[in-house]
Amino acid sequence: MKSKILNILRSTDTYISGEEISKLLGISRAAIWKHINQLKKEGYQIDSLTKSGYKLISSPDILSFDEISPFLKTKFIGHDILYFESIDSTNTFAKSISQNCKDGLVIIAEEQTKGRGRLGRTWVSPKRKGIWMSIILHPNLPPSEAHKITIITASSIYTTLSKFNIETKIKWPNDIIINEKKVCGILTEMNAELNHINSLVIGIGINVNTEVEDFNEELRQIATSLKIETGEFIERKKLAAELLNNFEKFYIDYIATKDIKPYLEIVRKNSAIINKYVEIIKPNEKYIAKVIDIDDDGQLIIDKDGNIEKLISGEVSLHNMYNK
Ligand code: BTX
Repeated sequence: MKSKILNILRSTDTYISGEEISKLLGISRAAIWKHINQLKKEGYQIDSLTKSGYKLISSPDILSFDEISPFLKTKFIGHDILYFESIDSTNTFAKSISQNCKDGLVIIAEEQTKGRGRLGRTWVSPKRKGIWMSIILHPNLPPSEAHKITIITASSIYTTLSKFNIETKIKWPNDIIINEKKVCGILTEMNAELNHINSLVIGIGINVNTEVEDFNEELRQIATSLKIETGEFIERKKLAAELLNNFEKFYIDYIATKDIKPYLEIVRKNSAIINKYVEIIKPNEKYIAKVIDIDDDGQLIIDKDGNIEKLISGEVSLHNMYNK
């Protein structure tokens, strides 16, 4: 009902009386007043005049379905959004429901108290500063293809940020960086049988309006945000919607054609690491290698002292990176 009232308020530039809303929705004026108060609590600025009624003055920068959906052009992704003011981790929650939910369900939170990176690392997710979301998918793919969805995700994030005039680089396999600092991370997790993915959770964390002070000393060295880099506040709802639009386009196309090349091309062209020396971090060893390319399967081709190796996933550190 709250959403319906919001839509009515959005449909006009002038005041609309409680009586008119009440007729349109078939509920009492007292009920409308209650919902209007709830909207005000959520940050909507609504002017009320005794004789004229209600007028929407401004909407808050929140990532609820009501705020994102006007910008969505997707066929199924984000048609349902579970929105949390605060959550431990959108990926943890998404994983817990991923088997029994609709394809394309999106979980979004304003804040994560236990945001997760890869390998049990922490992802700092301060309130209303970023986009912390998880997309749940049920692709008809073998588990061996899951890493390609990370490639699609990275290229859709790159494409989306370009549309906002923000130039980024893609650090295979799951980071988006600006000026060698991480602005976005992707955490792909799956539930799978031997030959079949049951569900895939694509976690995306983008530092949008995060300030330097939101990062501790250590993170300041390696993390940045769109606001820090551009000096501008960015409306997260527009960015989130545009990202879902681009991601879905790429995803549907890939599932239909199984052709990853167009997305690999984006990752290659805008790679932060091709032709550079990086540190490869494996569970039991670390070494410096030169990144040669990303092959047509999405694997990283590296040259370790003249020996060519391929990595399907793994850690590539930029911080010991140097050009030769
Ligand atoms: P990662 O393991 O590549 O990166 C984690 C590392 O990045 C941390 O150890 C820390 O050094 C650094 N880091 C922590 N927070 C930030 C930040 N806000 N910005 C930049 N660097 C940071 C990358 O993992 C994958 C991150 C996915 C996050 C999303 S948010 C929505 C979803 N839910 C969830 O719990 N995780 C995903």
